[in-house]
Amino acid sequence: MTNISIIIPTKDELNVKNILKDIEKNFKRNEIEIIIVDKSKPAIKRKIKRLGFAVIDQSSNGYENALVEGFKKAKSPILATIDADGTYSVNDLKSVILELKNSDYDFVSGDRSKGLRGLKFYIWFGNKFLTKLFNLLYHKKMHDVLSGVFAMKKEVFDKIKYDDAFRAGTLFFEIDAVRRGYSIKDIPISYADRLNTKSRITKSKPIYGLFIAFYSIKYARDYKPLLLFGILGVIFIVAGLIIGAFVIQNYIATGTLIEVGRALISFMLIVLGFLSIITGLILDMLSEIEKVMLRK
Ligand SMILES: Nc1nc2c(ncn2[C@@H]2O[C@H](COP(=O)(O)OP(=O)(O)OP(=O)(O)O)[C@@H](O)[C@H]2O)c(=O)[nH]1
Ligand SMILES: [Mg+2]
Repeated sequence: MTNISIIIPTKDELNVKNILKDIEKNFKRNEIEIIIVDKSKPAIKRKIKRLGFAVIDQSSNGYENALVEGFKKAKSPILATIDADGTYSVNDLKSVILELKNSDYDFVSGDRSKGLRGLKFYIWFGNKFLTKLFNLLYHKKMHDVLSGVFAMKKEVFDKIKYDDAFRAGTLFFEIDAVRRGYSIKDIPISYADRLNTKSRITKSKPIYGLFIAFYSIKYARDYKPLLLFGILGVIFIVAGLIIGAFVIQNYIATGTLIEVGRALISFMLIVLGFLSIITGLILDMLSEIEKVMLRK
């Protein structure tokens, strides 16, 4: 059996030839399984099929679902991927796989921070924003959550639900891994801009980014309820205390409690705040139990 399955998604991407050559230079033939998942136009598809590697005709849509189709067919204990457009180096893919093998982590991806700095501002900013959002919501310390180079133990993928991948980017795999309590990290890799060809993944990166942000938040609601309900609780309590402070100030100044309505609102807000925090604590406990169940 091979040790590593490398999945390469292609959509009208003849540059895959160069990636395949580099893979053959960097890995021993008997240690890897290569699977191309293709969604190209017929003429390009024919050329890709003639390269002599396993090709799956993608039946679903999108980059993420292409990977899901490939990973499902893969047989090795380590699953990895690299884009076919030449923006990532196979040497970095190898480093990511080695890190997975030699560390205790279950999921390792490439951190393109340095290379992204040289790209268009909105691409750099979008990546940073989505990574910070992920770190905040899932309590991680990643540097780049949207890399096209990553590797994970097969065990992690086998636990992933497959129905919600479309337009979630690499986050689809990362969030599912984290929700199941698997460990995740990234290591620095190089990254170059696409040369003379158009993006295949989407027509609009900002809209794609919005989909990804939405996906992050949607799953955080189940994953970290204490964060969401805790923030709401603190807002209610602070609002209640501010209103209450005015009531007390007037009481001290006049000697009578004239603002009964305000006093009641203040009291209700403080109670609501505590209830919200308690709800968060209960849901948090349930989600911890769910996490343990999901891993089983
Ligand atoms: N099978 C399949 N492959 C896809 C699909 N969309 C993109 N790809 C491939 O997935 C990889 C990533 O797509 P890119 O268009 O490079 O995405 P990106 O890196 O975010 O965008 P650029 O910065 O423009 O390169 C490439 O190898 C594409 O050929 C798809 O729907 N199906
Ligand atoms: Mg690309």
